[in-house]
Amino acid sequence: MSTPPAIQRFVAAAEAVGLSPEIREFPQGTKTAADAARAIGCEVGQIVKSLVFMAGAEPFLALTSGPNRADTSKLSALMGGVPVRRADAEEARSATGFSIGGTPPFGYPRPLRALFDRDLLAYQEVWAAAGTPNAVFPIRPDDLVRASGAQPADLKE
Ligand code: 5CA
Repeated sequence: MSTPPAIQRFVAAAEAVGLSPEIREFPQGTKTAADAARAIGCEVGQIVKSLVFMAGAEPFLALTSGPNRADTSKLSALMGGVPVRRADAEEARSATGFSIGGTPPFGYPRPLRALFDRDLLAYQEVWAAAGTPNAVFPIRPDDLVRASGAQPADLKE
């Protein structure tokens, strides 16, 4: 099977920042953090959810550890006090160029400001979506912070 265009786009973006991600595709699907952890055989905490929020009119990213929920009050404080809400599916797709369930943590048409759940720093290796709902890749958390330009923060509920 040939590589889906969304994965090719993500790989090109990763290579542009000096990474060569080892993409793993799982036919059983990695759409949610629980699905991904089950397929990979890792802890749910090692799964990076790439969640899109809106701070006023500005889309931004909360890279959140699998079992955690991003706290909108903490996100708002981190974004300078602007009201924060979850992006809807269309806003998320338009900001990132990828669909929900496959959104990678970086590699967008325009870079987004990103916050990084500190809980992810506890692991040697974490896994994030690679462009589609059945593709993931492993990365060291500090490499992910660098590639996404994210700010590590306490953002969980
Ligand atoms: N591939 C997996 C693991 S890396 C993944 O992408 N997980 S995720 O958490 O980053 O993406 C799914 C998330 O999208 C869910 O947590 C869910 O909260 C969110 N989501 C699902 N449907 C919608 C929707 N209609 N609008 C906004 N967000 C949604």
